[in-house]
Amino acid sequence: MKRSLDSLALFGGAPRFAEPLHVGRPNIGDRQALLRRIEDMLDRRWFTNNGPLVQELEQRLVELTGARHAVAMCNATIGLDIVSRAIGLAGEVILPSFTFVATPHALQWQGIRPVFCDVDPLTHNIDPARIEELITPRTSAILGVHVWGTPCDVAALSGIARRRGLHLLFDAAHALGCSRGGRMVGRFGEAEVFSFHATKFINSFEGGAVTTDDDALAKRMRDMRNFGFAGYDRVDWLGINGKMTEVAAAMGLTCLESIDSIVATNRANWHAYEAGLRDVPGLALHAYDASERCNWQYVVVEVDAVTAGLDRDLLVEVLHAENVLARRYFYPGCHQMEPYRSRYPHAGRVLPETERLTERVLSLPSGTAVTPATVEQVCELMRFVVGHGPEIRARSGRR
Ligand code: T4K
Repeated sequence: MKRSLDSLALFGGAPRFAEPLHVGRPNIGDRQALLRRIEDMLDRRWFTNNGPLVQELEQRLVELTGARHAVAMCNATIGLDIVSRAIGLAGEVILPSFTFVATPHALQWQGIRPVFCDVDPLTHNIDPARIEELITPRTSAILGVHVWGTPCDVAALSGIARRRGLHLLFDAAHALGCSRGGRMVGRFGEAEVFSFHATKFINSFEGGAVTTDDDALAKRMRDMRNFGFAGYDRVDWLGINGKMTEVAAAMGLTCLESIDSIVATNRANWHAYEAGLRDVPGLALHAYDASERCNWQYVVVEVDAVTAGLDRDLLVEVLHAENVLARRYFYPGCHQMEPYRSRYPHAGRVLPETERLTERVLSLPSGTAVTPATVEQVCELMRFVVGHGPEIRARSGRR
């Protein structure tokens, strides 16, 4: 179909997609299986407090990750909070700024200072070469984030942590079902924290889990997620309500049963994007290592404004007008958000790669709500937009 600039919704045309295409549309799995589990749960009248569905989900996570323990939580943010307290983190923790703001918030919430480290421009993960210069006598841990499900350089991080006597944990919110060196995420560092938020690859509406091989740590986290109760009337720790509900576990189990087909859909969508955007100047799709296990959940594009003829923000604006609701994850970087922006105004000085990335990346719709045919249409639209970048920039009044 021949298109003119006037066919773009930004300049008066009808949106290319009648319905909004969201990033993060939930995967559901077998609806009937979910409803059966909920019926059973209602019959049992056991809704929360370590119910049978939560225990079954924990067992499935142990099988999937290979970790000795999986402790289900109401969400990953509380999981990060609880594991940090259970390990006894204090002072400062080194982590990337290129992550969702939940990662530093879980630390700052308990008075631990997040010290932001720059990332590797290829993997988008914390750069081990930049960590040592940030270590001070107050540093208690390194918190890596497996961004987009690509595992961090765990060997390098483990080496630094061991040498410098630091704890090491991972925010694995994106990385369920992913491996590095053939080893599944879930057993790296002292503990790893998964998210099952609605937008995640496997969801439990809201939910999360912490995996660990450490028996004592697992026990402490189980108590802490239940107000610190270690028996009927005995409270051993400062605790909080971090429990996962049975209905959440029902959804988590149902999604997990469909894990292979969800991965297959994500992989097909990712390859459709790859084929559709391969030759588009200035757009580079973030790649995964196909020799590892991978959930292919995130479709992340880096925009080189000079080559593409328009920058990431204008591209996102055009896509939104067309009902493709691309997201600027992770813009503007946690160090540019409050309270970090005010507390640590100079943090950006040591984060050049982070600042570069936050201006260039966007996430595109994928998951089971999107088909490869739709992906092809999105790519066709992006090809058209990039092909007319300078004209679009001029018509939109951008310099
Ligand atoms: N660590 C990392 C690295 C993370 O990425 C996250 C969460 C966490 C820790 C914390 O995990 P949790 O405590 O949440 O378990 C979304 C998610 O809310 C957040 O969980 C996720 N990362 C982050 C990357 O994305 P927002 O603020 O962008 O969410 P929202 O409501 O704008 O939704 C995103 C998109 O999903 C929209 O385009 C609409 C679509 N959507 C959303 C929901 C909730 C649906 O289509 N259906 C839905 O039910 O943060």
